[in-house]
Amino acid sequence: MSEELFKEAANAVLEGDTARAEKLAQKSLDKNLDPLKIIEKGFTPGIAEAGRLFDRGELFLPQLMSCANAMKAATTIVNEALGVESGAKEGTIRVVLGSVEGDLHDIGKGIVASLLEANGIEVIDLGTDVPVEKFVSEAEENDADIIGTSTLLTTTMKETEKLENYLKEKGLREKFKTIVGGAPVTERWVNKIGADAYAENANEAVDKIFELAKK
Ligand code: B1M
Repeated sequence: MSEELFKEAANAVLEGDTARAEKLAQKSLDKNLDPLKIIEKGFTPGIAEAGRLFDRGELFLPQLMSCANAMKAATTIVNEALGVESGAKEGTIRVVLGSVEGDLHDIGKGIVASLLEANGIEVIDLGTDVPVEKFVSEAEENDADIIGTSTLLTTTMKETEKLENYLKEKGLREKFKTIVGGAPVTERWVNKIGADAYAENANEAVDKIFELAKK
């Protein structure tokens, strides 16, 4: 039954049908399905397929944007459900999070933010297209423990390396832990630039952040 719902959710995103995607998001929540599973098994395969078709020139940018809008609308509903039990308490881990400069992708980052909050981690979400200087000034102003960067483009990945260098230059490398994620990022890249952690998905981001906070 839920498999059918996941398939319908993927199709709604692939067809860029926002109203249907929203309805299916609500329907799956009403059925008490795990909110993260709805995203991972339902909507994400739909947007991934849209990305593949776009890559092959079988889908054009306006259509990809419709798919993204449907995905965003559906994940907004599910993210709210994820965050229901949140409520970061005084003394909890504080993370400054954003998509790096030049990168406007924010769906995955939004999921990461919601899941962190659902786990009692305080998130200061700086949005998209965030310069390294802003990541650092916000981390300092908010007395954050961790800086989390999301990057979806191979061309913007280098911003994560720029952040490491900027932190060293300012003598702040030991003050903040760093975590990097996003589709083109790998463990190897993260080791190469000297960041503290890599997370492949939102669940892993939660685990890695708890580990980093212990160090
Ligand atoms: Co764009 N885009 N896009 N796009 N887009 C990709 C990334 C691309 C792979 C598509 C393709 O060609 N196959 C390609 C990049 C190629 C490359 O660099 N190698 C691409 C391109 C080329 C572009 C444009 C340049 C297109 C153009 O204008 N010609 C342009 C760039 C705009 C910019 O950023 N400057 C562009 C624009 C767009 C839209 C606006 C249409 C839309 C974004 C809407 C939005 O985000 N508000 C869009 C979309 C939707 C995609 C794809 C199809 C899907 C991205 C997504 O939302 N995935 C994407 C193809 C793909 O990834 N398969 C593609 C679902 C989401 C749940 O997954 O974001 O990976 P993801 O997040 C995951 C993990 O990565 C991880 O956890 C999340 C949840 O599990 N994670 C973290 C993410 N951040 C993390 C941070 C962490 C930890 C984990 O710690 C801090």
